[in-house]
Order: sequence, then structure tokens, then C-alpha cells
Amino acid sequence: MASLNACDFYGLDEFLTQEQSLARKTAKDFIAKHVSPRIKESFEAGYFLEDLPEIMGGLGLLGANLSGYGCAGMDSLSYGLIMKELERCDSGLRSFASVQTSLCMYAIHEFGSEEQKEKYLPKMAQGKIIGCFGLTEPDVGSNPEAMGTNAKKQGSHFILNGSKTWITNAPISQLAIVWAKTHEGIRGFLVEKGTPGFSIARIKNKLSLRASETGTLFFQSCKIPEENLLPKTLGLKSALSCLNQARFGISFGVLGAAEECLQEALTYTQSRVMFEKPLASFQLVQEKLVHMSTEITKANLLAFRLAQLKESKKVKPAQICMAKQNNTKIALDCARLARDLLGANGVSNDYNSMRHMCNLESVFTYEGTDHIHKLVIGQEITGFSAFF
Ligand code: TGC
Ligand code: FAD
Repeated sequence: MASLNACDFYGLDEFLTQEQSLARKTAKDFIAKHVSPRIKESFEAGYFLEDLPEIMGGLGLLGANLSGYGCAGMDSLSYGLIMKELERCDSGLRSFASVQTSLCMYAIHEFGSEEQKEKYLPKMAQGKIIGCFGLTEPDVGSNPEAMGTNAKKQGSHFILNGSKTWITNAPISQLAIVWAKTHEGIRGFLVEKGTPGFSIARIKNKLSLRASETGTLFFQSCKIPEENLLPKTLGLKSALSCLNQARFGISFGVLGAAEECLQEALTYTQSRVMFEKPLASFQLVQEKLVHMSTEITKANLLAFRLAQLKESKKVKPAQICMAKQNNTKIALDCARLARDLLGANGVSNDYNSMRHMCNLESVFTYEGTDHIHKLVIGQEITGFSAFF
């Protein structure tokens, strides 16, 4: 009898449609051909592989779950499975795709004018325009409502002042979606690279997500034409609805990293002999492997059901928060356990687990920290807000 798959113990694979399997295979083949051979060097040297966006665009992997404007129009589960394959390789690559698709393209698709959609979305789907999403500021992270960046209306322009930091893709982007306070509350703006008063600085020395570019955006009396306001944005909830999309993708993505770590730990402990026996034959080692397999199986079930809820348009933000929080936490735990089981070799970039572990520390913090998601769920089930 064939043994059960440690990463898909309950056989979720059999529920996938042909289209969903094909989406996953497209991402898997892309990774094997274009990314896997180079990812360790990219992480170690700390740069993003800049030829990837256009290749991904050619394969329909950007804006994959959006419809029209050159996007592939895939369903939620297909999108989740793509994110999983990208992050199985490296969270930095999934981050690039999350920001491009779920934060930037979604924002334009959902809140943009027809002209804005025609102008930006097809090129973003092809990977020819790269976007970044500026919500966080140096003094404002978990509570974006308190942002200081502001946009004052002046004739047919807005004058933008402030800064945004820890912005994924910023150094490689041509377009920034920037959230700012206006006389009508928080609104989203399209700010093109090269706009006078707009500058970008690269953040160096990250010990996490090293294969992803991160930067700070500065706005000094930056003159934005009013046609660059995203007209349907109204209040912080517009920005938060973009976060829902990205958090959904992360709920799947991190499981790719977790599965890769489990697979690496399994292979390693089955072949390495210590005290005259394979490591995998010791009870304490098996306890860790079983814990990883069980948590990954539960997390996959959570993600699978989340995709059904999203597809039927019944999903609530707190349900997305639960999957982002739980799945990121278990992925980080799995990476740490796998690192341990690899002994000294686990700290080497010759293996994958420590790179995943370092990356997942960022994922644990961005798109809502572990605490913030617990507070959202706490509020949902008790009716009491514990944020302040
Ligand atoms: P609150 O008073 O609760 O709500 C304000 C309005 O927003 C509505 N709302 C939502 N709408 C859509 N989706 C959600 N998830 C929503 N959450 C709340 C809410 O109904 C209300 O609507 P209305 O009509 O009454 O005005 O808002 P709050 O200011 O208390 O904030 C809530 C809180 C703390 C949960 C929120 O601020 C939050 O999520 N903070 C975390 C910040 C965060 O996640 N930042 C992420 C930055 S982007 C990023 O990290 C990208 S990394 C990408 C990568 O590399 O992959
Ligand atoms: P803080 O809000 O200062 O939180 C610090 C600690 O305090 C955390 O443990 C937090 O959980 C805790 N805390 C805060 N408030 C409470 C509370 N009420 N109760 C209990 N605990 C609390 N942002 C963008 O806008 N766009 C991007 O593209 C982007 N990319 C990023 C890429 C990377 C690599 C990283 C690391 C971050 C990125 N971010 C981005 C920023 C990210 O969203 C923020 O770091 C995150 O929202 C947390 O904000 P903060 O770092 O200011 O932490």
C-alpha cells in the first residue's frame, strides 16, 4: 500500500479541477526552470531577480485572479495554489507577486476609473509595470488610521507630503499606490516614478526576504494630478480590502514554505545515520515530523475552505485573518523545527529551511502582525475591541 503524503495527508489534491492543477503546474514549472537554480544566490547576495516579472507575466501569473485587462481570470483556489508554489521556493518571490496582484492591481481594478484600468492593468499583468503599495509609515504600522501622509487639494492637483516605509518592490517599481489623508478622509493615489517631489530609498541589510526589494517612499510637496486619485477609494476600509486579498494569498503561500521544510527534514532524517540508526527512527524526531505534518494538513484544510468562502463571496475579513495568522505561525514553527532536525547543516544556505525561517519572520509581521490578527478574531467572537 502506498504511504500517505506527509504534506497532503487527507488527499486534498483529489478535489482540484483540471484548471486548478494546471495553474499549479504552470507555477511549479516556472519555478523549476527560472528560479530554483538561482534563488540561494539571490537571497545570499540580497537582490531580486529582475527578469522574473516579465516571464511571470507571459505565463499569466500576475493578476491571475482578476478578470479583463489582460488578466487570466482564474478562481480563488488557483490563485492560492500559485502563491503556494512561489513561496515553496522563496517568500520573497511570493511577496513580489502578492504586492503586484493583490495590493496594486486589485486596488486599480476595484477602485480605479476605466482610464486608469486601461492605462495600467494590461502592462502590470505583463510584468512591464511593477507596482508597490504604501500604507506603513516610519511611526505608523499596525494602526494605519493614524497615518501622517496627507494630500491637500490645490486646483486640479493634490499636494502630497509624508513618507511610507518598509515598502515591498519600492526600488524596482514604476508605480506606487499611496494612501494619504485628504479633506474627505483616507484616499488612494497613483504616484508614478519620476513625479517631482517623489523619491525612493532602498532598505539595505535585511536579514529576511533578502530576495525581495524593500524601500522607503518620500513625498515632498509632490504634485499629483487629480486624475491620479483612485476615485472609488473612501476611507481606510478601501486599503484594508486590498489587504484581505493579499492575506488570502499569504494563507496559501506560507504552506508552500512549510511543506518544503517538512520535505527537507523528512529526506534528511531518513538518510542521516546517528547512533547507528537513521535520525527518522528516533521517537523525539518523529514527534517533530508528525507535528509538522499534522499542522500542515490542518492549515491546508483551513486554506481550502477559505478559498471556497472567498469564491462564493461569503468570506469575512476575520476568517481571512485566522488563516493568515494560523498558517504563518505554523509555517514559521515548521521552518524552525526543520532547521533543528538538520543540525549544523540547518544553518547553511545549502539547505532551504533556515532561509524559509528567516523569510517567515517578515511574513509573521507584515500584512498584519500575529497580534493584530488575534485581536481582529477576538473582536469578532467577543464583540469587544482590544486594540486600544
Ligand atoms: P476599524 O475601525 O476596525 O475599521 C475601519 C473601517 O474599515 C472596515 N474594515 C475592513 N474593511 C475591509 N477589510 C478589512 N479587513 C477591514 N477591517 C476593517 C470597518 O468595517 C470600518 O468600516 P466603516 O464602514 O465602519 O468605516 O479600523 P481600525 O482603524 O480600528 O483598524 C483595524 C485594524 C487594526 C485591524 C487595521 O488597521 C489593520 O489591519 N492593521 C494592520 C495594518 C497592516 O496589516 N498593514 C499592512 C501593510 S501592507 C503590507 O504589509 C504588505 S507586505 C506585502 C508583501 O510583501 O507580501
Ligand atoms: P508595530 O505596529 O510597531 O508593532 C510592533 C509590535 O507591537 C508587534 O509585535 C505588534 O503585534 C505589537 N502591537 C502593536 N499594536 C498592538 C496592540 N494594539 N496590541 C498588542 N500588540 C500590539 N507595509 C506596506 O505598507 N507595504 C508593504 O509593501 C510592506 N512590505 C513589507 C515588507 C517587509 C519585509 C516588512 C518587514 C514589512 C513590510 N510592510 C509593508 C510593513 C508591515 O506591514 C508592518 O511592519 C506591520 O504592519 C507592523 O507594523 P510595525 O512594523 O510598525 O510594527
